[in-house]
Amino acid sequence: MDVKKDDLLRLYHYLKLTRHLEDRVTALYRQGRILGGAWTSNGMEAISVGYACALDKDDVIAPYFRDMGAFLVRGITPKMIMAHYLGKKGGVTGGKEGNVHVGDIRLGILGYPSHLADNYPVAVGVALSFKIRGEKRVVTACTGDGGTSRGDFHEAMNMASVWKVPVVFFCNNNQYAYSTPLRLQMAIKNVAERALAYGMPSETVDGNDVIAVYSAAKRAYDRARAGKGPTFIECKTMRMHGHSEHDAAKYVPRELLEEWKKNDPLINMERYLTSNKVATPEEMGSIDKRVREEIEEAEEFAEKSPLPDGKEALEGVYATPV
Ligand SMILES: Cc1ncc(C[n+]2csc(CCOP(=O)(O)OP(=O)(O)O)c2C)c(N)n1
Ligand SMILES: [Mg+2]
Repeated sequence: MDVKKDDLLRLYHYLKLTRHLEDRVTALYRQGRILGGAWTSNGMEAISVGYACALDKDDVIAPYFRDMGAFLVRGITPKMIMAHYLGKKGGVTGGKEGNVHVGDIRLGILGYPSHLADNYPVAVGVALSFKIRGEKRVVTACTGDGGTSRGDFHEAMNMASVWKVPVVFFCNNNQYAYSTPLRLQMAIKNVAERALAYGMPSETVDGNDVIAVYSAAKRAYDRARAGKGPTFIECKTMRMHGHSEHDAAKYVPRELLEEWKKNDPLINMERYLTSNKVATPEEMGSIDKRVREEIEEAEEFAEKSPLPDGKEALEGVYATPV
């Protein structure tokens, strides 16, 4: 697929922003500054950046907790993310939640329910509503390889295919579900084979190639908007950090990580931009500078943001009926 320069630079910008923001979160976690947990997408950023950048503004996403790139692309700011991790009032949930199980319906982000793959059936419901209303909008849902072993995943895949609703399912196949390697939880080689059982088209792409993810997403969104139903996209990648920053992941062979390091999504993109003469070193340098400034400002904002009042714990928990 021919991707325009502006779109390539946008992909690069969000890859960098996601990587550097989460790296800063990791550092703060190690200093004991983060109130909840810190689940990063290190090494997997191309997936959520790619699928989110390929969407239109009116589309809706049902992400999972490793989709920081998608949160940022859809408009949750680094300031809000940083304040969230520090448990501050200026954070995404005003300091109520500490696991990035967040959403914002105004930005088309459905809140993540924590139970693995439970976002899949919710996405199907939203897609069904778009179909009934005749709207040309698309919904995405993303889960990990482990999430695809849950019942909700299969029920959602089946109904989406039967109803031919405009949903596109993504799977971050990062080889591990916490400490369980893929071979101990499924007897197939590619997670995408699961889609066959539901008569759903699928693709397996290099999840560390942001252009490949973006292009596959675009193709699937076009199909969905044309009324041709759902697609399942498996993005092969590797979880380069532990399950969470508290986990040293000693159960992952070091050689495997060394191998995947050579396929880093950010370096892959820098190589592409340079070798195809898409961006000059100055252009790339100015993106880097902008990202670093944005993260510094975010941290400053989060530090200054107050802690919430205790009474706020009960506010905004349920929607107020109109
Ligand atoms: C139904 C359910 N079981 C267990 C958990 C606890 N849990 C959270 S993340 C996780 C591992 C998820 O692995 P995977 O789906 O491969 O995603 P990854 O963390 O690798 O991105 C587990 C077991 C949960 N949130 N929901
Ligand atoms: Mg996994």
